[in-house]
Amino acid sequence: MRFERQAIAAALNLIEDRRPDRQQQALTLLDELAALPAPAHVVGITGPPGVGKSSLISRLIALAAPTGRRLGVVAVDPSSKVSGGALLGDRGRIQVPSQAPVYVRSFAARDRLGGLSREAFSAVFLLRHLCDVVLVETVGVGQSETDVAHVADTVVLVVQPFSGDLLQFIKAGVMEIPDVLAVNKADDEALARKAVAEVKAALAFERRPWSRPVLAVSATTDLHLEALEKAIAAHYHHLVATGTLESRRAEQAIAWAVGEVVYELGRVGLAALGGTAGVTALWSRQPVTWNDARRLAAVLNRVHCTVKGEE
Ligand SMILES: Nc1nc2c(ncn2[C@@H]2O[C@H](COP(=O)(O)OP(=O)(O)O)[C@@H](O)[C@H]2O)c(=O)[nH]1
Ligand SMILES: [Mg+2]
Repeated sequence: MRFERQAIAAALNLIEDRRPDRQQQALTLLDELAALPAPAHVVGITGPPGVGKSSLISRLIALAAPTGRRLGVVAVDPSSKVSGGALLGDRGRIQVPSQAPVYVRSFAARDRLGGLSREAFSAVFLLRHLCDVVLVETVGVGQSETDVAHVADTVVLVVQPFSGDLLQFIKAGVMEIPDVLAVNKADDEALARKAVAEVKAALAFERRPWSRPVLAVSATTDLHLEALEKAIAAHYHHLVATGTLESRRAEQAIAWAVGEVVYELGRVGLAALGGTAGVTALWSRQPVTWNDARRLAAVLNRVHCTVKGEE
């Protein structure tokens, strides 16, 4: 399949269109996509506003460009804007080299209860089939770090050196979520060493199957960006090797289905189905040979019958 920005945009519009005939077309399209090989590695880049998430994404895109890897970027940060690549240093903009196979879509609003918009979910779902890597930028303030775990295989938390961000995250209990920690704006080695020491001290007593790498990086001086790329890839290999990629993907599919049920019928409809547990049960009753889009269609159909009181 060719990597065409216009075709991707058209496909996203189709998925988001709720008219029944358009939904049928979308299902057919998703069926075709599901038959294509290996979905992408989805990487969530989260952290407080202004820490340099968009800048880091721009640098990761630039690093990947010569390899020809296909990248999708979904930015939920309202300040993110796409640029043609000319306006270097422009705040909040994600830079894309003009010939690189990169598709960027920004979402301003959050209409889904509890965080990521459904459009963002759909975009990740589609891009996962078309790209090698999908980067998802979300602003990390409280709830949304947990949210990004619903779409990302690997979550990178970006913080600033000596900002106290990390202590706040530990207090708020969101430190369970990230798989990789990046301290950005560590523009030189001396600063980087101190920044890493600070984070490692804060996380000193961790014992986990995946020991979380802590990297001090700089989107401005490119310090340790290749190490960041490697750490992200290493986490993906860890997920594959331990068989957790599949279970994460299954959890993501359910989170997506729950979100769609809430979108269709609101909290009342979700409750009528028995909440997340009810959706999970319905989901697992669909044929395992079906792809996620077909299973979701069956679940939503069931929701409509339940709410109308039909059997
Ligand atoms: N010194 C320094 N500034 C940076 C670095 N990365 C980003 N910035 C600056 O920090 C500001 C916010 O960056 P942005 O990428 O928009 O942050 P986001 O809100 O997390 O996406 C911009 O002015 C960037 O130029 C870095 O590594 N070092
Ligand atoms: Mg940003």
